Amino acid sequence: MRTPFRLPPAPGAPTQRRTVLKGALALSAGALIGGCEARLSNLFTSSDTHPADYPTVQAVEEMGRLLERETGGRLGIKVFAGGQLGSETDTLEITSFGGLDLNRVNLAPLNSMEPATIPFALPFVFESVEHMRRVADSEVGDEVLASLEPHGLIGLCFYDSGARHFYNTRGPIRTPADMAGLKLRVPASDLYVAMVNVLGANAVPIPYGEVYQALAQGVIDGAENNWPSFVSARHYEVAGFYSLTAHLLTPEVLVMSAAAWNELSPEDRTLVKRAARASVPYMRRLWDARVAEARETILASSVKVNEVETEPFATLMRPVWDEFVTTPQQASLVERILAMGGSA
Ligand code: GTR
Repeated sequence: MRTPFRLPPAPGAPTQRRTVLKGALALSAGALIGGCEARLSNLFTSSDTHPADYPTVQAVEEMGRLLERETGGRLGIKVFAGGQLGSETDTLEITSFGGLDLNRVNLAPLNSMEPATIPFALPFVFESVEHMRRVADSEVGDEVLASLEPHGLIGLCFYDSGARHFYNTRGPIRTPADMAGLKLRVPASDLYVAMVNVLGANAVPIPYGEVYQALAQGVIDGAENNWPSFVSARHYEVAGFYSLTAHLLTPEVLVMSAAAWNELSPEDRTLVKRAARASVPYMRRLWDARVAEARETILASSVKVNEVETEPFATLMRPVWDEFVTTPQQASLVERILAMGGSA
């Protein structure tokens, strides 16, 4: 039984705005939140695989504060951090059928669902963080966000994810030859599998939350991720070599379930969209500080960090573009991304 909503709905809003944590999630989340259910009824639920202090979680919290302020507490967000509601693939599915309101994920689990997300996830497609931000903030970013709607997801905004680099337990990766035969974890995405296999390694798709154990037990030799994740997930404690390949600069994405969105009044939709967009510059400030901090942590640790000449990696990975860019929309997105590079 749901406790009635704490505050009356806004003028024009549906009387029963929404039911939180439906179906499969209701049980576990109910247990987690205990007596706070009445309050949660006013809050959008949101999932994140990262711990509570991570910039993506903090950004969604900021969005929640903005919403609360704008609506006098009528709308807000409760973030379930640390992957407590499940892997990104599983929680995305739950979000798309309306069991969760918001989800902050990597683009990887959306790659197999929506072809328009592929261009942002191609190796070496962005030249720099600035290039990625310029594209994410443009009509190209808007087009990719809009492409999620047929999948029951409303794309709200992109967040930073920095550059992904390879790390492993065996030795430094200086050239693609150093990757031969390494078992490397990748997120659940055919594109990632292809990218790693084309370099001569063996891609092993496993959920993020299982990587630490897999590394510690020697089930895999390594993985790839940005500085902040390498530190916060403690993978650097078990993988002693971090090689700066910067093969991906893909942004993260925040999505809302279309079911929750459809229950909002037009005014509330505008508020939600605006609060999400307003959390982006906040996130970028936190992100830049977090990258610097994580980098210092690694450099002060026993991990051996090495620079990499990226050209041979980019050349070997290039055929993956042709394999995964197959529709006119994807080709047009790639073209526009590239046109926004350099000093454009
Ligand atoms: C992180 C990203 C997460 C998750 C993770 C992974 O950089 O922020 O959303 O996708 O990588 O490798 O699974």
